[in-house]
Amino acid sequence: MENIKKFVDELDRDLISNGMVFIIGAGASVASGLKTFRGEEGHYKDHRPEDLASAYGFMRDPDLVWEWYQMRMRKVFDAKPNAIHNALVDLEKHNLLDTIITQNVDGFHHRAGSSLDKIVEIHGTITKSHCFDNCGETIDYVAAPDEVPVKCKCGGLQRPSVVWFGETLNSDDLIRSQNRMMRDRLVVTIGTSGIVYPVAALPFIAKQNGATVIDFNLEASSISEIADLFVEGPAEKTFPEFAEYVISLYQ
Ligand code: BJW
Ligand code: ZN
Repeated sequence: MENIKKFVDELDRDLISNGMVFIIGAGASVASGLKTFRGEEGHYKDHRPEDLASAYGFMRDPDLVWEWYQMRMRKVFDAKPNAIHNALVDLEKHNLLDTIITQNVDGFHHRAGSSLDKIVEIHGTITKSHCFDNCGETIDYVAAPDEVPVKCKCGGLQRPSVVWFGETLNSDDLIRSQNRMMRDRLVVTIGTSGIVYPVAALPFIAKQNGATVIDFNLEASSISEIADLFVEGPAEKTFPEFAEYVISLYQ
């Protein structure tokens, strides 16, 4: 904690009062009981990512893909946001947060109390599905569907409203995110491996544009290599301490 305090003490005050920008990954939801994608216990341990998370994989085996999402939806609806989500809510309350760019599809930021206009769900959400054949039919979930694959009214299939490999991200979301990677910003990454593009490029764009980057992660990654500060360890412990200290200085 001492190195974090020293780093924050030496920061240009505008960087924090302008509102920090957060880039969130699966590691931020581990303390809620959700799995990451990569790593020994990750979702992609038993299946190739493109078999579970691509339109091609869905067409080949919609049962497999929907069973994976059904299992994850059950976990998400049973679980709760954790100390990281709550600390982000506190930062917003103190006007110290500009945007949360989350790759997570669990909806925890909103459930914790972050304002919708602060959250960019850049890989979509697991709490909605839409027609795979684009008939326009959508479904909102408050619990996991009992039967999968979920059928669409048009006779086709619904698909989870997430961004799969090979699919483009919402361009407004991406432009908004890229526009935040500027020299007047403190960009904070939490629990992301920095492997999946285009989000993985954001910290590098930030650095190129002169922003300051802090990375919170259990282990080193390509992001920690370029970060101005790397906070190694469980972010559910380190990040709330950081947030509390920043709030104590800037309230
Ligand atoms: C903790 C912790 C604790 C644990 N505390 N930390 C070659 C080069 C460059 C790009 C490409 C390429 N080939 C293909 C591409 C493009 C592709 C891509 O990036 N592939 C790479 C894998 C190489 N990207 C795409 O296809 C994207 N679309 C796109 O680029 O469109 C343009 C295009 C179109 C057509 C052709 C080509 C380009 C779309 C990407 C969509 C990603 N979708 C997924 C799944 C769907 C959502 C869902 O079901 O949830 O999104 S993949 C999966 O990875 C998921 C995540 O959001 C995403 C990022 O993962 P994340 O969050 O970083 O998790 P992990 O598991 O990787 O890491 C967890 C981290 O937490 C670790 O570092 C741990 O140490 C840490 N941790 N516990 C702190 N307690
Ligand atoms: Zn349909």
